Amino acid sequence: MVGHGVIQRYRKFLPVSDETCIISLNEGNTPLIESFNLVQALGGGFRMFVKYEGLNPTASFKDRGMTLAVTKAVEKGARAIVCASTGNTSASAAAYAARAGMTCLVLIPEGKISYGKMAQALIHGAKTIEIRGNFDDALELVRELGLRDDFEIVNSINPFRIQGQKTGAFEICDVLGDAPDMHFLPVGNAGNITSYWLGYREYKENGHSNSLPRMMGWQAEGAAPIVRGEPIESPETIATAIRIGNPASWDLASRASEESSGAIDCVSDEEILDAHRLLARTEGLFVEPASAAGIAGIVKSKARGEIPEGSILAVTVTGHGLKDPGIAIDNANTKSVVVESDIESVLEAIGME
Ligand code: AN7
Repeated sequence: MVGHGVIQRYRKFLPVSDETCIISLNEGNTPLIESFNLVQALGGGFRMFVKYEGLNPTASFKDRGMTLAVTKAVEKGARAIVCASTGNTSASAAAYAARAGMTCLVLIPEGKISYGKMAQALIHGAKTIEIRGNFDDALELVRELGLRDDFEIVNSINPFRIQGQKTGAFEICDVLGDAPDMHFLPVGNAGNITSYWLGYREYKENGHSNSLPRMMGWQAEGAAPIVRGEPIESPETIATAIRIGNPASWDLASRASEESSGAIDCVSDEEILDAHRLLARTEGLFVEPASAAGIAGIVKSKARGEIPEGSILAVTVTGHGLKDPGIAIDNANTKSVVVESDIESVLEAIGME
């Protein structure tokens, strides 16, 4: 077996054949980490497992879907891929396109993607266009470009993206031996909640698990179209990755929440930042702000008494904290101190003699 990416590991669940040339960066197989400290900080009574997707090759969950989308684009003979992005999709598309020797075009909202994600698109050589508009405007343009023969769209409106991302659910079941009782995750364009629900159902239908989780999706308060029941024209949140006002997979996400007796709800930027710091401080896990929305959702659900005693929770933290170091420095609530280079000064600065 060459490589260890998600297509190799779960190929019987994915639309590939023996002839398919797989484009992979060995994505997937990310750690599932039990969070004892955070559970204790919240008063206990349940178990919680964090799926740390920041450890994928481009540091977000997008790689699971991108390996399949780019593999299928190559199989079809496409020479260029295109996507709209709040940053992580473009980072992933740029890397997999480089791996495949393809051209990549990314459309991002001007000034609204984090520094790390911009760095990734540029260093991998993607043609990077900032548009004077938001993600939703960019996705409209991409839909139009996709009508031409030159471009293969690799946003999650490409069904192969959803297919690849369902492997996150498989991995969780493989480690836990069954599905969790509840699965928490952030919701932006709503592809991932759709993917996980698909993955959990397929695994159960094939006898690899016995139960299904309640799907608990979390939007940011200022970008919560599904919660409000209508598109948001000018979505705003500090979690730029989920700054989306009209999710492409809206209906499928609603169905996932309804069919699983779950919910799609929202958390404020303040709750997101608190969760961002809490996870880093209690567990040593550094995620980007959007990823902390799912953690904030757990904090909120626990406070409302909505986590039944003894439940097993999984939460997908979708992207690495180093994508957005500026926010981490602002949100750390602590600063470094500059002192003279002698031992007395160092001890004095930390309040020791
Ligand atoms: C860290 O990169 O939409 O609900 O263009 O980057 O599947 O959209 C990113 C979304 C959560 C939301 N966490 O997932 C993009 C983009 C992080 C993200 C989401 C995104 P979906």
